[in-house]
Amino acid sequence: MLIIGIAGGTGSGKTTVVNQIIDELKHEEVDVISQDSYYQDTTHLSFEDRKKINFDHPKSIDFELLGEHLESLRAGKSIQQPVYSFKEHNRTGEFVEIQPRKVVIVEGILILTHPEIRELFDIKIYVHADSDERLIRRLKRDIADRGRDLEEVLWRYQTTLKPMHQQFIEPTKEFADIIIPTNRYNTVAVDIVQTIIKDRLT
Ligand code: UZR
Ligand code: MG
Repeated sequence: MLIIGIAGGTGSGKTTVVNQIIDELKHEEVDVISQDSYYQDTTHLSFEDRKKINFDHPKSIDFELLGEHLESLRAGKSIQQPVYSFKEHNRTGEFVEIQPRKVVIVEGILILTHPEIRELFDIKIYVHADSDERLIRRLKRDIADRGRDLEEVLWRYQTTLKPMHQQFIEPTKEFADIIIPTNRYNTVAVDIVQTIIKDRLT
C-alpha cells in the first residue's frame, strides 16, 4: 500500500491535483480521504460557538483518529469514517465504511503539520498557488457553493485564513517531497506522480 499526503493552502488546487492523479487508476485501487472528515467532534458546543471555531488551526483536526484510521488501512482493515457537515460545522453522526486499497490519498490544508501523521505518508506533496490566485478561487467557491458574501469571505481571509496559512500551512512545504505549481495548467508534475505510483504498484 502507498499512502500519499497532499497539502497546500485553501484554493491551491488540491482537489484538481487529486483528480488528475487518480484519473489513470481504477476505482477499486484508490481511496481518497479528506481532512474535512476529521474535524473535531463539536457536539458539546452550541451552533453559535461552533461558527467561531478556527477551522484553519491544526487544533481543529482530530489527528488521533486520522492516525488510527491510516494505521488500520495499512494493516488491511476497513474503517468507519465520520461524515462531516460544513453547514452544521459538526459530524452528522453518520459513518461511511472505507475499505483498504492499494493507494490511499489524504488531502487537506493541515495534514503535513502533524509529525506523527507525516511519518505515515510514503509520498508528501505540497500544491502551490500564489496567494492572490488562492483568494480568487476561494472567493468564487465560497460565494457560489457555500452561500457566503464578498465581505464575509474577505474578512475571514484577512483575519483567519491568511495568518493561519503563514503560521501553519506554508511552513509545511519544507516537508514535501514534491511541490506542484498550479498557477497555470500543468501536467508534468502529475505525470511524475503517476509514474511513481505505477512503479510502486508493480
Ligand atoms: P479547502 N471550513 C469551513 O468553512 N467550515 C467548516 O465547518 C470547516 C472548514 C473551511 C476552513 C478551511 N475554513 O479554510 C477550508 N474556514 O475549509 C479548507 N473558514 O478547505 O482546502 O478545500 O479550501
Ligand atoms: Mg478542498
